[in-house]
Amino acid sequence: MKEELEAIQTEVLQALKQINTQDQLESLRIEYFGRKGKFTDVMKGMGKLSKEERPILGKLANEVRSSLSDAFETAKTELDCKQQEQQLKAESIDITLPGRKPTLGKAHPVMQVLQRTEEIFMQMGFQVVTGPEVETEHYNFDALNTPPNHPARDLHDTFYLTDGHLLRTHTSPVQIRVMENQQPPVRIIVPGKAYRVDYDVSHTPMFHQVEGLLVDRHVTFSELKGVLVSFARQMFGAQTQMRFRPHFFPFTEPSAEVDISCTVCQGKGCRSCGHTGWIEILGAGAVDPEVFRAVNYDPEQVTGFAFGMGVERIANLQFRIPDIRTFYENDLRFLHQF
Ligand code: 2NL
Repeated sequence: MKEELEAIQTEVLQALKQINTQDQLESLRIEYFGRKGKFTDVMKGMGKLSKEERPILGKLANEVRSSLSDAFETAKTELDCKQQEQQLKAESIDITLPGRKPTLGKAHPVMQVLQRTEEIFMQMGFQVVTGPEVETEHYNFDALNTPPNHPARDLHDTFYLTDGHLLRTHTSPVQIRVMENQQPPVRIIVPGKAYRVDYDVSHTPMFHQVEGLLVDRHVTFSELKGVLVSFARQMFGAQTQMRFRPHFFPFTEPSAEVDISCTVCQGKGCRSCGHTGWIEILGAGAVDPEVFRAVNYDPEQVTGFAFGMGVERIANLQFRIPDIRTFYENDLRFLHQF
């Protein structure tokens, strides 16, 4: 019996070394210490021992049980540790991977130019005013001295809506509304959307305009020139040259188209400026007396100047984009470049 107990001790200690899972450990425990286990069997033979042998073997059996119980406990703890380690390894996150960068939104290139333009004119004392995009023929054409047969009124150029309404073809109607509601002096710029039936590399049916209007006593053409040169040098650089070419608009007299020295070649001549050294950026003029009469201003008392420019055109110059339609395709790969 002594040999049997010692054999069990060696066997179990040996077997414990091969154990890999809690289930195997429990099976081993049942194999030896379960109701029909090998250790339990040996203990059942205790009764047959002599009085002298019993305490000695009883003591040995207790020692074996206690030491094996400790061994089982140790094995269980080790398995627990191992299992936890494996779990941690499996669930671990690789924090060395670079994170996803949040992409920051920003103003659309057309809006960037519009905002910069507003800033420059506000600094010169102009107020920013906006108004409706759906207008009447009166505010869009009549009050601006545009005759009923003028080609701009043609169905092919203007988006007409129902009930005599239309989509404004320029932001000028806002200036008419301001003059109707306010006595001179007037010093405003009007940014906003305008609409024309037109679609090619340099035209989209919706586009942005900034118009300016200054009305007061004794306003002269030279002040128009001063304001526009100041704007151009802040917008395109201090070296920018400007020239006025005679032109015609129904709402100004005299009128001019205004060019700046080419921003690409500084006026030397290149492909961008068609080898002329000049690029047209806006139209301007002295407010026609007929426009003043339409808003009940006395043309004998006040004079003024006005100008208008296409924002996409300016953005084109600033960013050198060959086709302005790309501004409205909303391809983020394009828009993120500005
Ligand atoms: C252009 C030319 C221009 C105006 C707009 C204007 C407005 C009033 C009275 C007189 Cl209320 N004039 N606006 C004047 C001259 C030119 O725009 O080429 N724009 C893109």
